Amino acid sequence: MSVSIPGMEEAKCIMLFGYNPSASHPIVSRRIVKAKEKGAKIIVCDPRVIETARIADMHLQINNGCNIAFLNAFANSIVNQGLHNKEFIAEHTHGFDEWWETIKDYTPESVEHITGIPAERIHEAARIYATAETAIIGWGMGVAQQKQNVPTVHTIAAIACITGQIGKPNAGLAPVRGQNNVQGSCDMGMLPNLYPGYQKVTDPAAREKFAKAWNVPVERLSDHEGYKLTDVGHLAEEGKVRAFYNFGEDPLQTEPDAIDLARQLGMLDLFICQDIFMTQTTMLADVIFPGTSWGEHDGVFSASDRTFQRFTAAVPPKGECRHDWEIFQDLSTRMGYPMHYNDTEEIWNEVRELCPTFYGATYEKMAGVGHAQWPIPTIEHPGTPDMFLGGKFTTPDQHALLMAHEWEPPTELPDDEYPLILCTVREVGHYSCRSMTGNCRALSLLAEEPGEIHIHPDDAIARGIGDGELVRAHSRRGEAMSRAVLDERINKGTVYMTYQWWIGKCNNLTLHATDPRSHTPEDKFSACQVEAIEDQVWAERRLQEMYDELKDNLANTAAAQDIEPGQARSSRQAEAVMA
Ligand SMILES: Nc1nc2c(c(=O)[nH]1)N[C@H]1C(S)=C(S)[C@@H](COP(=O)(O)OP(=O)(O)OC[C@H]3O[C@@H](n4cnc5c(=O)[nH]c(N)nc54)[C@H](O)[C@@H]3O)O[C@H]1N2
Ligand SMILES: Nc1nc2c(c(=O)[nH]1)N[C@H]1C(S)=C(S)[C@@H](COP(=O)(O)OP(=O)(O)OC[C@H]3O[C@@H](n4cnc5c(=O)[nH]c(N)nc54)[C@H](O)[C@@H]3O)O[C@H]1N2
Ligand SMILES: [Mo]
Repeated sequence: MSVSIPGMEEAKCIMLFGYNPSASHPIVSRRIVKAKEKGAKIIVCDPRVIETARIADMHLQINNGCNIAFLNAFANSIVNQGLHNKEFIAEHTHGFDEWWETIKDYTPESVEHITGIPAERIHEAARIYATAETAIIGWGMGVAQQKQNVPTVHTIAAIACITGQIGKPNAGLAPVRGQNNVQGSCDMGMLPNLYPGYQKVTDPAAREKFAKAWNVPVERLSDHEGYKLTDVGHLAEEGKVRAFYNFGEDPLQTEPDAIDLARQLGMLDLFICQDIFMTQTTMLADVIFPGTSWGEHDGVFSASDRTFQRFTAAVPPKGECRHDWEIFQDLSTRMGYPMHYNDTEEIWNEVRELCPTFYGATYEKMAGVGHAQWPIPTIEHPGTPDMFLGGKFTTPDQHALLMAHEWEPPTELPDDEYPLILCTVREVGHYSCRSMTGNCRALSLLAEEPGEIHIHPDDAIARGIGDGELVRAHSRRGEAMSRAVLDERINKGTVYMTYQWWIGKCNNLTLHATDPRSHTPEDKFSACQVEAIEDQVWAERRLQEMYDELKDNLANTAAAQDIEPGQARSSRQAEAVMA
């Protein structure tokens, strides 16, 4: 994010583009409500009537998969209405003429059939955004989980630049992160192309610096970018990846085309999982390392807006569970590279020494409810709520480069056989793979298996489906049972599932298509069909049986881990159990 989350309250206009904060980030949502109370204009661009749409000045209920067409039309309207900031463009950007070459053809009228939004509404939204004193565009998975995700981010950034809605306080870009520490994973270099602190593995100077700090010959640190998570399945199948160490991730629940992925992971020679709960993925593992949870360990989280926050253990670990960093340390030591950290502060100080942008974020500064927001290069530095102030960007000559892209349709369009669009999203009561919230009794009273499939009443009636009935959803890749909710707040022709449910697993249906740059899957768009189930009594019973069986399998696999050292155990047994 270029802005800070508290700063969102002060913005005069907030445009949400494919982001549903009231379900995903209720605290951010609260800030948006406060901004509204202080007079901010709210624009929501989402194919659903999300909660924020109800308080919005404008809700543009766009068609699924139209992002670049819509944004190009929005940009086109800004320029054709003369609302662009010519001074900012001249002083702080490059490439306007080339950018306009693409954008000039996207009049709102010409793409109305793609966006589903009357041109006049786009002109009005463009006026509100461009003329606001300060404006923020917030986006989430409605952008990231699309075929054209990286191009869409370029387009949004260009819109902020041509209007000068960046480079001043409380105006800019708010791409939100998922979990409490996704930003931290990136900050710490848990990406295949980066060391901690956004230093590239292909940069010889960075490689030299890390080799020296870690006291290894520089050749020991690879100068190649590694593989991405979404490539592991097919690489295992091709024999290019033989061992997979899976840390805090449940890909069999959360990656697309999960049935095929299970088959591919079965081809690994060695599969290690490190998690705090048993999951469908840990059931396949050769070795499971039980880690401690957030309530049992110390550390630092980075929030979406680059704010480091320290947290401390509340209760001691149970049983065999150990801290993640201790597991890594012992493993490294046994593999011949001894590590001797005594606590997380020692690790953190090493990070600070090696990452100039984080150097000022000391444990002392983050004591209690203290925090530190990077860039924070020195101990005296106050931290940086707003980046790029004065229009100074992190390019060699500090200018922003404007980039434009042509719209392309999603990969798998609906047809006669699979006439519905499947869009997969979140719900407020459950979390990602549901290993955590699914183990909480209070939350399971709020919502239970197999989860819900939201369907427009017209589409439900056409299929003889009643509200609350169990249905069969299927695609070219697989199927799942779910419970129909007739919902007028969604577009006709699209159904929505949340990816939390194990029996109602939408990732049995989703398409494994990824953007070539980020390798993020297109979770927001695949073709599917939904059918009524005639015998509802049978379906309810079958649902309960399948769920009980899965829970028993999880418990039994965990129990089977208690084996004598040296005793062989086949993970492929678990695979058989799962099938
Ligand atoms: N309660 C709860 N909170 C969570 C999570 C959870 O599982 N449960 N998960 C966390 C994680 S990992 C993340 S990444 C965040 C994500 O948080 P969000 O970004 O809010 O995630 P989604 O609900 O998947 O998608 C956002 C919106 O994109 C819209 N959308 C779908 N297709 C399109 C399209 O073509 N164009 C546009 N413009 N919009 C579209 C959907 O209707 C949806 O409202 O939430 C986090 N918070
Ligand atoms: N169809 C569809 N699929 C999606 C999405 C979608 O919108 N639609 N969203 C995608 C997104 S944005 C995301 S981020 C992913 C999330 O997918 P995952 O990362 O697979 O799911 P999480 O539930 O966030 O956490 C994964 C595991 O981490 C474990 N864990 C929690 N804390 C700790 C810890 O301290 N140590 C260790 N070792 N383990 C821990 C949890 O028990 C859990 O099993 O799902 C993706 N999948
Ligand atoms: Mo996420």
